[in-house]
Amino acid sequence: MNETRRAILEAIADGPVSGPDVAESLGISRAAVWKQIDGLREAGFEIEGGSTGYELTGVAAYNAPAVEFGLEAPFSIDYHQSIGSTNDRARELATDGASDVGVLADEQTGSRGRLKREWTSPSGGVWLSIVLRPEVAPARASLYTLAAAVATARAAREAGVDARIKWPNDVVVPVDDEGGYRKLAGILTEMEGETDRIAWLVVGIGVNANVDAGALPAEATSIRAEAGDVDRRAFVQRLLEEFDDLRTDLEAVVPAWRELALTLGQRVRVERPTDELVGEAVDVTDSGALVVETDDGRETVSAGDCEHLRPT
Ligand code: BT5
Repeated sequence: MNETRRAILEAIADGPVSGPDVAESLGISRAAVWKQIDGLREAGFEIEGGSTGYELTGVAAYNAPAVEFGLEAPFSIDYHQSIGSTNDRARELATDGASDVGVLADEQTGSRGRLKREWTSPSGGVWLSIVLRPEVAPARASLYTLAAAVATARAAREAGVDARIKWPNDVVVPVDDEGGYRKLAGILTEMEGETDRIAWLVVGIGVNANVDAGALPAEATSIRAEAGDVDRRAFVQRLLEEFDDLRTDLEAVVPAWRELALTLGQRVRVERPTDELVGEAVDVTDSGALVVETDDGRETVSAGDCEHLRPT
């Protein structure tokens, strides 16, 4: 959003201010104020223009200016009504040198999960890919995935959903006391770098927000199905703010993750590229690896697919 528009919104956010007063405080003409107010209304900002002046009464829109306005985290937004994959777009921006951008779409037509699995992204969801250039070693990259899971779960909990985390990257809603769940959100992190330094990181977050469960794969759920529709603009802002807090305090990530984990204490089967493990998930390490107590002792798994098993 351009600086003039942002300044106008800030001026009229807390009550009516007359057009001439806005013009004077910003050092622009009254005609310029009218023009900018028109543009803001077109972008979905609800601005009343009574006898006492202009007042911002609501933000119904879900687009780049709407998400950027009032966002208390240093991300700019690259919004698309429909796109193939926000992760692909984010990768392009990352390759061009971008940082701290959130690519956001209402709908994706070619989105993917891990290992090139399909990801369903109908209109109404929150499909977001964050471009970062953190100055850390690649070994710490998984902390950003865990941070995204915590941020997503926290935002979903604020929206009234009993969101928990399944190792390593799923935000789920429990359906019983035995580790059963439905998947609410998934995370796909991609990166480029050298052994000792990340060049860029793209953290792709897919949340089934205002989507009918019938439009999703079986065993998935949505915020709509759990708690009713959410204001997506406010939801994305909360998610980005929580994520920003965690990425600037990486030590806080694993403790926060543990608090929300559904996997700890569960009997699990973890599929690794070459074998599988069965046992009880007892902890996560400081780098986010899962510690499983098997019949043959403790094993630590840094990547894989994890299934919760019914207690024996
Ligand atoms: C994931 O993969 O969970 C990561 C999903 C990441 C999606 C985001 S959306 C924004 C960004 N842009 C992209 O193109 N991707 C990212 P994984 O753990 O591999 O889980 C994939 C599996 O989840 C699929 O095989 C399905 O079984 C299931 N699935 C597909 N779509 C789903 C949905 N919308 N909700 C819940 N489960 C789904």
